[in-house]
Order: sequence, then structure tokens, then C-alpha cells
Amino acid sequence: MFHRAIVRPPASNFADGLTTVDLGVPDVAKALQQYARYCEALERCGLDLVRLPADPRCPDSTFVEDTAILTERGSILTRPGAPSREAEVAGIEEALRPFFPALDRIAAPGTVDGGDICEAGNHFFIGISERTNAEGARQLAQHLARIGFTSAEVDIRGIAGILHLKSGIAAISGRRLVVIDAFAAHPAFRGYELVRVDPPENYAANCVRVNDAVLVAAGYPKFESSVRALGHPVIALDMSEFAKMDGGLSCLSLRF
Ligand code: CIR
Repeated sequence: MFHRAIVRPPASNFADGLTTVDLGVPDVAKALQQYARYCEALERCGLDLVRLPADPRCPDSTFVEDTAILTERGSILTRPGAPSREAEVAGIEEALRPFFPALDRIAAPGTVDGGDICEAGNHFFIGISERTNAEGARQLAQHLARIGFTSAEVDIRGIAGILHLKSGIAAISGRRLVVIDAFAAHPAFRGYELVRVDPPENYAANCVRVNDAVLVAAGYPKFESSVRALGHPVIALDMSEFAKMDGGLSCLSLRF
């Protein structure tokens, strides 16, 4: 059960952030509207929001998820793999202190982006990507083991079209995983109930379970109805401007 989430709106220079996709330049005014709907959805799910100010020093800073791994037993500040994002961590650390007095952290040369980390019950999947390196994964697994979580690595390098592990998977319960085709036969996910995403709807794989509801990206009808058919209440949100910057629903908040 989540009670709170940290969020930060996109800054005026949001379009200067990193992206690997060719979907056009995001419209910041529209991104702010989509962000407002996203915040309303989190509140509808029962969360109190810790709203941080926009930070134009870091154009990707709205993607707060990448800066920390939060669990009910302890939390870890990451060291983002893109040098332009490293400075985001200090602001998040300050915001987390009142709630998590003892924070672990990933140290150099380790790098970890929160988007590569997927919690499913007491187990974590750790994506090895262009952002999360083997040393970061090793440190994170050690921190998690100390607080009683198991973990498994999933190498996503070479899988086309995804920046982070959670661009291609989501845990909508401890045993139920949403997966794109590239992950369907991966040994790390054996034994889980898999909800498959139709390839034209791959962006929809980045959905988020928030208490009873599942937040899904609007515009992916097949995926939305398969989640509804499983009995989950669904909130669909327009994510077009964040998608242009490689962002999805999970990236826009740190839930705890
Ligand atoms: C980046 O490239 O770092 C940002 N433009 C997007 C980060 C998305 N974060 C996430 O999926 N957790």
C-alpha cells in the first residue's frame, strides 16, 4: 500500500532533456496539463503528494523515479547512468530525508536508474542497460539483500526500443507481470503470470499499480481492456509529451 508520492513538474526547458525516440519536440504547456492529470490520478488512488518545484538545471528532473529505490524496509539513492542526470539526486535526497532517515546509496563507478528496477513482492528485477551497469546492479542487490529482498538481473542491452527495464515490464501484483514479447521467454520471469502486450502497443507496458488501481497510458485499447478483464480498476492517462522524451507513467513519481 502506498501513502505518498514525490513528484516534480517538467521545467520550461523539458525539451532539452535526453531522448532516443523520434516523436517530435514536446509541448511543455501540454506536458504540464498531462502532469496535472497524473497528479490528480495519484491523489484519487489515495496518495498524499510531496510536490517539488520544477528544476530547470536538470531538464529530465520530472522523471523522479530514476533517482531512488524506495521500499518499506529501507531506501537507496541511485547514481543515474546519464551524467546530465547525476545532479538530480541531491534534491531528491533532501525531499526523502524526513521520511527515510537512513538512506543507502549507489557509489561510483556503479550506476543505476530507477527505471531499471522493478519490484514484484519481495523480489526485485534489476535491468542491466545503457544506464544501469553491472557494478551498480551488484551494489543494489547487496543493499536489497541486507533488507531482506531477493533480486535477479535482466540484461536489456540489445533489446530494441526500450531505454529501461520498466519500458518493457511492469509488476501489477507480486505474481502478475506485464511483459513485451522480448521478455516473454526470459528465465527471470518463469513462474509468473504474464500479461502480454501486443507489439504495436509496447509503450503501454510501462503501467503502474497504485494501490487498487492500475495507471495505464491512454491510446492503447487492447492493453487497457486486458488489464480491465483481469479485474483491475484502470485509470488511463495521456502521456504523449512524456513519451517524446522516453518517459512513461512510472518515471513521473516515487511512490512509498
Ligand atoms: C532520460 O533519458 O533519462 C529521460 N529523458 C527519460 C527517463 C525515463 N525514466 C524512466 O523510464 N524511469
